[in-house]
Amino acid sequence: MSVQRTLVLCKPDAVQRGLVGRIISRFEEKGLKVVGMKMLSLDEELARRHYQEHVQKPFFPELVAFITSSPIVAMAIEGENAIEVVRGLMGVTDPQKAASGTIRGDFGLNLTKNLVHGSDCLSSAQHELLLFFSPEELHEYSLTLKAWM
Ligand code: IDP
Ligand code: MG
Repeated sequence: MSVQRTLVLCKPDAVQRGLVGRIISRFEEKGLKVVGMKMLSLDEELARRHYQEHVQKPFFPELVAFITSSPIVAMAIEGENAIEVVRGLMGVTDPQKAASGTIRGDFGLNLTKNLVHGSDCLSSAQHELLLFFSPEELHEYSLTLKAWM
């Protein structure tokens, strides 16, 4: 088991619907550590770089329009096996198919407006964290309750 860092985005729908606090709580309650957090508005260039792997997909223009439509909240999340654990807490891509108890399963219905992004592997996590955070925006600290989790 290794300690990993991953990028989570609370997408524009999460901010507009006032769900950011509840989404962050899911990660905190699990025992994961927020090591960086900020609100920002994506411009088209950052949206394209972040979703580079989907450039050729038919849904790409809609995805870029959506993610740039309103501010997002970006978080760097750290913990044991954090990449997979975060994806598990989020649920599968389509909120209609995501299990109850997951963020997408509990709060969403729409495939584009699926509330959250989480990096899908170690190399994406490293790349995506660099897109959204400078080194001094990421914090090294210990959780005093760690021994109990
Ligand atoms: P992921 O967010 O679960 O990793 P990806 O396949 O990487 O899913 O897709 C990136 C984002 O693009 C999704 O979170 C969703 O917002 C959007 N998306 C994916 N597939 C579709 C689609 O078929 N139609 C519309 N939007 C989609
Ligand atoms: Mg993805």
